[in-house]
Amino acid sequence: MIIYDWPTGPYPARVRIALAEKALQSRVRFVSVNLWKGEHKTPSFLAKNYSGTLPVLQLDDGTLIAECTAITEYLDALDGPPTLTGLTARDKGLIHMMSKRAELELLDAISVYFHHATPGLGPEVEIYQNPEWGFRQRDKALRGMRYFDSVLKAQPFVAGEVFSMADITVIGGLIFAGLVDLPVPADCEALQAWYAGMQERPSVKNRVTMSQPAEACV
Ligand SMILES: N[C@@H](CCC(=O)N[C@@H](CS)C(=O)NCC(=O)O)C(=O)O
Repeated sequence: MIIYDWPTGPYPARVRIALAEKALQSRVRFVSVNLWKGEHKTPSFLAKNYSGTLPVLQLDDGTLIAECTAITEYLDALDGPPTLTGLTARDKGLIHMMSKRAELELLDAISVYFHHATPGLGPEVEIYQNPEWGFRQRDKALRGMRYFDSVLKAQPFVAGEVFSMADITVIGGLIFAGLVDLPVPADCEALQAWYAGMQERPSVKNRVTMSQPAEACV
């Protein structure tokens, strides 16, 4: 399998963490697509992923799977019982709900802030920016942090009692928050304590260095 990604990207981080949690790193080859050079907007990459975003998983038969949630679900179904996306119907529902909330309320909101209200990936890539929309999404992300703080006051993990894809999505959000200098508010103590614990997980700690030397995307 091939994973097209960018090693320090917050969305690619989600798949890298999932791969490590599943111990599947040796089954993939990483191909770097340089976001700062806009390689993800070239016709050859758009042919792989219409959305022009990373990561993308390419199976050995050529099948292309984009979207972190979909890639994580695929990886989780590969070997043995799922460990990240839920075993029972109830757990699957809760994990998907919380992961989607983490995208809507945190990660995607920070992404919009980055692309619209900061220089983002630079003028060559950011051909349309709407700063007002970006700042609204930054405020939404801060509300999202408060929401996840309230969740984590009541339970050890984002979707309940065990680590799951929903935790990985919130981790992606907080990685992005760090990159854009949007700290978790000081009074969100439960979220801060949870994140400190998550950063000790080997899958999170070693996510950037797990890939072999980068290859150019063709
Ligand atoms: N919904 C997508 C979002 C992926 C995404 O936004 N990836 C970032 C990488 S960190 C990206 O490609 N950004 C470039 C851009 O939007 O121009 C997913 O979950 O995979």
